[in-house]
Amino acid sequence: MTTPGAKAMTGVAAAAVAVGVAQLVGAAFGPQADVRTAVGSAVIELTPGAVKEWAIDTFGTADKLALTVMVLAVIAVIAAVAGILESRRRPIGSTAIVAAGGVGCAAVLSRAGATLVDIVPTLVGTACGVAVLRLLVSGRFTDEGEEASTDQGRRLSLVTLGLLGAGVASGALGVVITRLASSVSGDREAFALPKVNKAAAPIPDGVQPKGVALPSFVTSNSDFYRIDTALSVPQLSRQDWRLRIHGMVDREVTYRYEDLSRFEVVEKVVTLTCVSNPVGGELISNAVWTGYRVGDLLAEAGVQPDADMVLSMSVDGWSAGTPVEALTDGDALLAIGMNGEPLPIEHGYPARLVVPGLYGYVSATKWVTDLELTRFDRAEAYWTRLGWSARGPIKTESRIDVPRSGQDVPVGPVTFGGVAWAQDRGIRAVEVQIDDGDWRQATLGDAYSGDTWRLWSFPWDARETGFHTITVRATDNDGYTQTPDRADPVPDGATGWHSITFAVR
Ligand SMILES: Nc1nc2c(c(=O)[nH]1)N[C@H]1C(S)=C(S)[C@@H](COP(=O)(O)O)O[C@H]1N2
Ligand SMILES: [Mo]
Repeated sequence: MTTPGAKAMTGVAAAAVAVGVAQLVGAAFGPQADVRTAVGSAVIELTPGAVKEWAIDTFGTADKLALTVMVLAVIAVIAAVAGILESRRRPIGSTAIVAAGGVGCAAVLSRAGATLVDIVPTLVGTACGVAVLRLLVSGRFTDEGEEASTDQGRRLSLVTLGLLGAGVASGALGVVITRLASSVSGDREAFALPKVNKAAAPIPDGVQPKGVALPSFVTSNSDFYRIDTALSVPQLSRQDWRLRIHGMVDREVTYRYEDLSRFEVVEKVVTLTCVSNPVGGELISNAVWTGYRVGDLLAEAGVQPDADMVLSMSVDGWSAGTPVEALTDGDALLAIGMNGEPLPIEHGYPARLVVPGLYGYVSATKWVTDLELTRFDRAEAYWTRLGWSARGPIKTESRIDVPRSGQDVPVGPVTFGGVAWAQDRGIRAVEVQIDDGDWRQATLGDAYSGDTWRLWSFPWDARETGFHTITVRATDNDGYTQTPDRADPVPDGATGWHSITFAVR
């Protein structure tokens, strides 16, 4: 046990045992004791907003996987160094593991609803990690730890590898058990949506332009974009769900799931959009939502007149700040269903907010459990603390879906198309420009409502071979026409014309 490589391996083995045991023991304590998720969430929490944006941009929906890989890589490197530095006299490596365990405990305790009991798995894991490291450097396998024979050296590395494998295996087992034990997919499958009292207006066929492969007017649940900071999807059963309404109200109210049955069940078609959506981006989708009017729920609590913000909170501590009037105007939903099914777990099961006209970061709280009536000059929500605007009305925008950038278009007649949106004003017109030509009116699909996107198509005769550009701009029902001024998503949403280059061949 002399080479630095072998020493590094002892450190990695010790860390694997520490993390693996913490994960396995954690399975008995439930998801709130999961140190891996806690550290990952703390990293997300502490990462500067710009870096988060970059991560969402670079890794997209794989951003969480990328984070997990990064955290594990950092742990492995620290562990390797700790292994090299550990000696029988100077337990620097053990100290490092204890320090890492301390960081893990702090991360667990920083999570919403954590208690002291939740750090037990981390403490047990840390103790096991230290024990393994001390054991491996103690020389018990190497005859006083000095000149090891080849045979003893081999035995040691086998022990090291065995412990490493055991650590990884127990970690994996812990993750699987935690998932299975906490999953609410059974709870969701057992749930039948209540009968709708006030159905959404039927969706006319004409919303979908013909002869061009555009996104479906209603996005399927599996195609719906997903954005959130949750490293592991919160698992909240209907039984455990509560919605507390407090703060600047006449009387505090806490609803249980079954209490909702006394409210009218309404259905609305609403297009959600993410403020991080770049010009031409995919972070927009449209669904039929089933739920209760937030206004009805708030009315029972009695909103005080000087409250101007509702700070909504999710079970995992994320928050959004929404103007009170956006929630009381009758269009905002506490949604429990999406496209006729209970909300998918990753879209907020068992209940979330859906508010027409506002970007998701200031309104669309998933796994929502708490509404606090407060004021914009008193409270700040998650993304606002990170430098995003406190108010987030959706900007008028349009996107080209056909052709795709770089696509070859055969000579002859062709139909282009895309989507345009300006929730909750609605789209009045879409215009298209080919190369430097005149702006020409696109054909609009039927308007459904101001709260939904509008699909458009544009028939064109491709004659001249070579490269061309297509540019789109929309006009909303307030008469505002998109300008070419480019704005980044930060701090309150991207603007600018979407333009694409294609080739006619
Ligand atoms: N609990 C929770 N709710 C959240 C978020 C989050 O990070 N956590 N992200 C919000 C953002 S930024 C958007 S754009 C929408 C996206 O909703 P979706 O994932 O169902 O499309 O959820 C909102 N609700
Ligand atoms: Mo978002």
